[in-house]
Amino acid sequence: MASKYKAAKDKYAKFGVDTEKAIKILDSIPLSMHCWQGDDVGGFETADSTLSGGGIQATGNFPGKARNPEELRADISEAMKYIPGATRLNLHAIYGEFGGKKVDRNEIEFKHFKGWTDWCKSMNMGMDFNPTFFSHPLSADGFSLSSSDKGVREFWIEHGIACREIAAKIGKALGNTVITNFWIHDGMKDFPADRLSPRERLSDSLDKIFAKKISPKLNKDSVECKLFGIGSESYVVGSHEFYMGYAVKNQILLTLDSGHFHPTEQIADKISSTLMFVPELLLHVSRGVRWDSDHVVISDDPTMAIMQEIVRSNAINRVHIGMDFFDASINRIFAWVIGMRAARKSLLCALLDPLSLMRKAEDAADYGVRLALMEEARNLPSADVWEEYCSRKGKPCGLKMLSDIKKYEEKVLLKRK
Ligand code: RNT
Ligand code: ZN
Repeated sequence: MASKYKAAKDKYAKFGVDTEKAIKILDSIPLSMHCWQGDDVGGFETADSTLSGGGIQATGNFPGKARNPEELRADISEAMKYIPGATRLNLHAIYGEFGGKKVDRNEIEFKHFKGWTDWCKSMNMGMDFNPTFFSHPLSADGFSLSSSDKGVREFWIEHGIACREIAAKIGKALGNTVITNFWIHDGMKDFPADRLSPRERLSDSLDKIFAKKISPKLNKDSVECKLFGIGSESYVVGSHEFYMGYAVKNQILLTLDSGHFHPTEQIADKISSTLMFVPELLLHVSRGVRWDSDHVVISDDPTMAIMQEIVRSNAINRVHIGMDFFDASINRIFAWVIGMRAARKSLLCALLDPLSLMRKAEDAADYGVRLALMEEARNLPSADVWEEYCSRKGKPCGLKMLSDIKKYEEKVLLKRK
């Protein structure tokens, strides 16, 4: 045991915290890593996967993005060398392996995702899934499941149904529940004259998609709300109130994305309240800079607050933690590694908080002591516990990690033209 860790362990013990217990819990909590950081949300539907049709956008043009499933898997494997703890892979439907053929979204099948499933099995990774409603001519006008065109709605309903079936098969193949997340970009740039009808249509479309019961052992569905997006500044059909109501009514999961609320609003405080009314939550941990910019997650206060709330609400088993950021302006391996490690590091800090002392002070209405403990906690040696954890998992830290990832950049990423 490194002496630095031993000192940290002793120091935490004085605050009533068992670092070994924290490490054990930390290691068991899965974090879902999103595939789409690896290629700027392009997917592999066509040889030249470019975002057409709108609904989502990544900015930056750092060289070396993955151009096919093989490259994406190689990049994920590289990132995994530096990411400790249970990791799942979160796949979007546009990342299927279509063998150079045009397979439209309503035609996708499990066979297009078998390669990913086998690979995840070999990597000991669980999987999560997402229907892709954006970047497609049939939703380019800003409407998919809530479109006023019945044919368009039906197309997207078929896609949603196909995705749930694929997810269930993935869940079965892996023996591990898949969380399928539904996010649509439907909305309007300017003030609508009718906010109600698209919401009624969305509710009806979702009912049709979720009509078939699927064992929760195989798949669980989640719906993701949003306040506004590019091109949907004035109106988003799937708002927070809409999906909160829909998830409560149907007892499915609700997705809280840290970039999807008012820019000064944080999702941490929503965890304990929403969990009173929905069975489970899915989190999209992201970092919005002034808006839903999807910057790479770092261990900042909002991320720490999210993890604290999961721990403090005893909700580790009811909150699924996924990442959702896509920065195309930096080496994408760094993006994954920084974001995944920051999320887990924040989780560790939450597990290392001197919670019993804080709660004792709170129970005694001694709020000065409570605040002092929270401030003190910021300076406790969590970094030494983190390093110990990483070294036990065989994951390099610091300058070694930096130089190794730079080598991959030179040898692999920069060679992609
Ligand atoms: C977009 C949503 C959504 C997407 C992914 C790619 O604002 O956050 O979750 O980022 O589905
Ligand atoms: Zn999201």
